[in-house]
Amino acid sequence: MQFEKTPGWLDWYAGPSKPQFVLPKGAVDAHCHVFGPGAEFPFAPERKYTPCDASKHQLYALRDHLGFDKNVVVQATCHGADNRAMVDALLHSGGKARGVATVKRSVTDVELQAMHDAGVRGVRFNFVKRLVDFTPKDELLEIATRIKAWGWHAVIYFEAVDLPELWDFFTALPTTVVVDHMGRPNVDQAVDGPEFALFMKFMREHENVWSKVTCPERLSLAGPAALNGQRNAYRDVVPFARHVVETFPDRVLWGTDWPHPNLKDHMPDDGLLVDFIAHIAPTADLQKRLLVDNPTRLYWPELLKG
Ligand code: 0GY
Repeated sequence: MQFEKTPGWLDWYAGPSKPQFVLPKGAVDAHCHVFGPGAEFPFAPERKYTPCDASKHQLYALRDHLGFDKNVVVQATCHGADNRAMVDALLHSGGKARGVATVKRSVTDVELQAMHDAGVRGVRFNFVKRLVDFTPKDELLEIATRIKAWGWHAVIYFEAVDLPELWDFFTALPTTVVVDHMGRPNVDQAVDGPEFALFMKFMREHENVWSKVTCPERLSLAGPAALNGQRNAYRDVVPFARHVVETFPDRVLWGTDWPHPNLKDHMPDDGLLVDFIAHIAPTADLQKRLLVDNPTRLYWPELLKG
């Protein structure tokens, strides 16, 4: 099937620069996606955007170029609850990718087991209104309770303004809960202002809550411009991400978000994004926890045994 990309949608950045920051051995890109290819894995009828193709081969070439060891492939909303493209990517990764799926209440135990065998370790609940239609919370809670039996976790994606309304639901989830992109703070507000303080309280009071300190390119108002000729893009996001990393060093993850869905103004150079890490995790110890220890504990715990 041929798909026409949503107008204004930028393609992912071809020929990313080589990062100056050298990733530690075993580093995991813990938030990235595959799109199709549409001809092989059609996009979902209920999608809110139609992306360009971004295949598993292209994702794994980027992994090697940037210096990552492994990936966590997160189901993108353009594929709805049809997880075939993501699962296919896991099955062709040689054990170097795990996944996060989107499922409906109707998913069977046989389907969950097959996804587990392929490397799926979580489900994603999306509350960003421009991306998905509403799903009743009792359905999501039922799914969370079922996937707990497989040792999976829930990944939640929401906008900062919606956290107060979603608080009771999030805190009722019975699994580890991983927040996408720090709950999308407004970085023109103060790090210690009420909005981000609520997010920090959410993490502080709930030890099952983790955060991806990802997507500076989505959150930044300053943008990618460098200062003093340095590779220091997205500087206005640094205080937020660094605060989370330094406060909760054992509950943070990092990922590229390649191929960067829904960007219309600029498409980030993934090499520059990797250089952002050194600003938010300034010591070798923090970098190892963020990039190696934490994602390994969540996605490859068997590597830590024995
Ligand atoms: C992200 C961010 C976005 C999109 C999706 O699944 C998706 O479509 O997650 C977004 O548009 O903010 O994490 O990739």
